Amino acid sequence: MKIGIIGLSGVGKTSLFNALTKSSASVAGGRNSAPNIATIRVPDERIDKLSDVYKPKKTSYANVEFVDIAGVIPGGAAQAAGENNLLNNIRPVDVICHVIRVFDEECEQLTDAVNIIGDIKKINDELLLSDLAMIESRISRMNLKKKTPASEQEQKLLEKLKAHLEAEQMLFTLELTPDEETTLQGFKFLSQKKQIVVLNIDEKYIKTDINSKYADAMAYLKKLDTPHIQISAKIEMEISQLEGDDEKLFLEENGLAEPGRNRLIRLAYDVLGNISFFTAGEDEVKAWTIQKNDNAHEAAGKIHSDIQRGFIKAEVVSYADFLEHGSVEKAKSAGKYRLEPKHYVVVDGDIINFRFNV
Ligand SMILES: Nc1nc2c(ncn2[C@@H]2O[C@H](COP(=O)(O)OP(=O)(O)OP(=O)(O)O)[C@@H](O)[C@H]2O)c(=O)[nH]1
Ligand SMILES: [Mg+2]
Repeated sequence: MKIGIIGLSGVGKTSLFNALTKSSASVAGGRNSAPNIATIRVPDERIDKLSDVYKPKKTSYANVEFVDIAGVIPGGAAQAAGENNLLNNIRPVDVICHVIRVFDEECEQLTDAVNIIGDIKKINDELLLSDLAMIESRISRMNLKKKTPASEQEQKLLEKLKAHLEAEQMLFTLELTPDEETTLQGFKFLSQKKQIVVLNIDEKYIKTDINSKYADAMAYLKKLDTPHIQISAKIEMEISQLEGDDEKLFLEENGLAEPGRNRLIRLAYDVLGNISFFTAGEDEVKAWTIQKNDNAHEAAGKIHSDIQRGFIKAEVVSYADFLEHGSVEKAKSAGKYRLEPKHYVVVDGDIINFRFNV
């Protein structure tokens, strides 16, 4: 999974990036700096537990890559110049994490009052304009070429998207058929990506739910169907420097149940409809990421095309049964396993052994 961090200048994107990835990228900023990129493993106590029991040679967590780009400068003109390149850095991501400044401190470029709705609109406008520019250039190139039934169909679809964007609607709000989705896959439109809004709050609100303070903004986000979380990037940076008991103590002192990293990653999984299943053995304990509603056959394909092709049955033990009985073997002895066919819909946390024959 890839998460792109975007936002206006000086809102705390790099601070958040550092906190999430335990990195130490410069928070001095700089307009033309290359994006910060780092991969971390997805914290999952289920994998920890499985690993404790199996003591495998290798433990493989799911990974998430974070990409932090320089601040987006509002305005179509900047967009047409170098700014387009900036946004291209987040074209490959699965989900956009949009950081909003909700701390009052004056930053170098930001002296305005907190304006959650205004900031969201500014960034979304840039995403929208970038997509519009891409569509317009594609259509004008298509107009120079000989038409085919396929190209005509694509053009019709692009015109539909264009109208949507011109009505100032993000593409993620447009219902598409699976065929249309396939046609558009290569474009990687920015306004089509799912978003999470990170409210980068002032440290003093760390123990306060700010929803009622910013009720208008919350209503606006709800209308956009965009989930949000509140995080203090500054506090999270401090947390990320700590380990083990020190971390635990600091979290407790600040009334936090866990680092913001965990909450953000969980939300990203949720927004993307991602779930995990596990394979466990003496060689390796591993987390696999699939989509909610994927079946056992599709899950097998994640591991290897041979396992998918030669699929016989999926031996499934639920994570709860594994926990209750202390090991997969004991759960099996207690009859807590199922032999599931191809069309079985995998449940988050399933521990699966695929029986296959090639
Ligand atoms: N008080 C407070 N200050 C913060 C917080 N997050 C970031 N800052 C400060 O805001 C300034 C900018 O932080 P960065 O993390 O570099 O922001 P950015 O969004 O990456 O900035 P650009 O990359 O230049 O757009 C720094 O001086 C930070 O110390 C926060 O949660 N609370
Ligand atoms: Mg930065």
